[in-house]
Amino acid sequence: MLWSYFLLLTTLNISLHALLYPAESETRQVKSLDGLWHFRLDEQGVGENERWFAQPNLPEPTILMPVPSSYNDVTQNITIHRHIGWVWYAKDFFLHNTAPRWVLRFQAAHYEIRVWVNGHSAVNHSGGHLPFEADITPFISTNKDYSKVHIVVAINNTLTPTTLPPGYLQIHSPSYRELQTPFDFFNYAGIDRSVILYSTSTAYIQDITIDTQRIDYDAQHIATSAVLVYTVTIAGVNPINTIRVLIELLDTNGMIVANNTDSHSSLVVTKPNLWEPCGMNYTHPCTEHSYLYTLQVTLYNDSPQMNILDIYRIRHVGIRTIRLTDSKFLVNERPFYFHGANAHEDSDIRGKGFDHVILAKHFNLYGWLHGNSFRTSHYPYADEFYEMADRFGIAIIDETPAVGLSATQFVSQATLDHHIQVTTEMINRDRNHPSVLMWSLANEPESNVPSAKDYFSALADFTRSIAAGRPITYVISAGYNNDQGIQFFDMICINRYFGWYSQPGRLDQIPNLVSEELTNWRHRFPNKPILMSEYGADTVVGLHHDPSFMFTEEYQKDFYTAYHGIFDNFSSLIHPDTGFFVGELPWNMFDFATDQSITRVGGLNRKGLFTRQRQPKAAAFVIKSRYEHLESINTNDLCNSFE
Ligand code: GCB
Repeated sequence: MLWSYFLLLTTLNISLHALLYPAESETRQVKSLDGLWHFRLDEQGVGENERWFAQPNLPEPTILMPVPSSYNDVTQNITIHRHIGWVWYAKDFFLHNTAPRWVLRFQAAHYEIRVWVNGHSAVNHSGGHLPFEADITPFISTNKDYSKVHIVVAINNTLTPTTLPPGYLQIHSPSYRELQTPFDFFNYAGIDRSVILYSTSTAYIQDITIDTQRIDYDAQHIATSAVLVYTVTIAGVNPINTIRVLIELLDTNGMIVANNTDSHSSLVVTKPNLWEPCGMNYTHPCTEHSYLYTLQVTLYNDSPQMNILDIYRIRHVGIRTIRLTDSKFLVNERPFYFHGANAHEDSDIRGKGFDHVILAKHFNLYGWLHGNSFRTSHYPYADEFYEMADRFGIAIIDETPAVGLSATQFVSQATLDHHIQVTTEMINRDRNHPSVLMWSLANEPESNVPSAKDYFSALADFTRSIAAGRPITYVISAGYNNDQGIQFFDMICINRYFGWYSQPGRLDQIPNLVSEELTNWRHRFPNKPILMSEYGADTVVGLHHDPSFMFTEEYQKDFYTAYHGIFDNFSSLIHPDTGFFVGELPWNMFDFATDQSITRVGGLNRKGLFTRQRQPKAAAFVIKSRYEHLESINTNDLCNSFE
């Protein structure tokens, strides 16, 4: 069956608007609702029938639960850790009636969510990892200077064959229920990102998109001018011609470098400062900042007074282009090489809970490692990661939560619908971040089955129409000769574990196998660059053995070294004329939590270069010195245009 994605779009009622990050301005207030919320399990799933949302307090027993955080590891209670089903959160606060419109925003919660405000249903959402919000103005009283607000949230972490990621509930007995998850990380749940209340005026800026359309260079490859195209969407006003809009691009000194008064048009910047990815010899180290402009959008009343109605600023506008040739990944028309590491949103106690300490450490460690990129394996991360990546010039491959797809999902219209929905939400949220260089639509689907062909063809067709100038890919575990879907995508990203899951203990086998693998893929797809999107070995910190044995720190070092020589043979940097290999991302930057199993000692995947507490293993130093070396490769002679 050939899917018709146009039909899907119309029937699905997909929101094509981004949810602008809640930012304070002269016209917008932001209030954090993070902190301790009341929390309880609903093991029998009776809360909705018993109308817990309409009661002044959740029925006891409740405990206090931090938001943001996954709830699983905060207590000593194993029942909470492994709970499957509904949990409830509640919080009360006062809101001063200082604005005409208030929006309640969840940066993410996992997985199925219902929200009530003062007893009214405010919003339902399916899917973790992406924001959702509700205008709660109708539910708060406006006849006083303040309102008392009672928020109740019910969340169910049960994954099903049509959720993303999918999951399979097994009921072995009334006391033994198990959620089987076809992916290798713990299914943390709860309100794991911030909850924010923000205000807008009645007429407000609903959405902004901005993209670099072109950059012109002089003979020395210095940018002489750039054209940015933008769209501003306005809501809450009728008729629209009573409103004026001013768009201004500001440099880092706050000087206006371009402006316009159309809501959909372009800005021309002369002598632009480009956003550059870090860690290339022609750019900057990953500890220093890349150049970011601020886009300031002001909404006026079309009256002689020109009253300001709304102001919104995007502070992370980067001027840069992306283009793929058949063998190179070009950023600003220069070859970019991904040398970073994959990660997870995962840390002790918090699980997948967002935390500024973990965020700052994440980027400090990429800076230390000279790591210039990461993939948001296997779901979109919190917005703050993208803002930091923009700042440091760290490249992101932004991934949907479609991990663990099998033949069952490829024949499910519900899965495809949700996959399209989640891809749209991710692109709408992240498209204005210059650090996002590519969209990854799935991790290791069972793409060797025949039904994968139509599924990925439809998904690629749809995504291309909204890709905002980025190439698209998915990450492959299938073989070069049987993958059915990547033909519709732009880049080959392969995960390979020679010397670990295959040929365990045989480091000597790695070079030939990697070489054969890259050659075979190239032979089948001579027009698509190739990236090693995962390779790695579990390593118990402090375990040693000479000669190197699996699980020791020595083995992890030798494992990586065995791959590197072959990468260099095919590198598009080292061999600008013949190379087609554009990057390497070890699995993983940090040890991370998984389900308990006989292959995961202490419930951790231990393939981190760093422990879960962010301390380096021996291999981290090997990778660091390799990346320092890659960073020093002189690419200046490569800056001419590539066909
Ligand atoms: C993979 C998966 C990743 C796993 C990793 C492993 O191929 O993409 O999610 O964690 O292997 O360590 O098994």
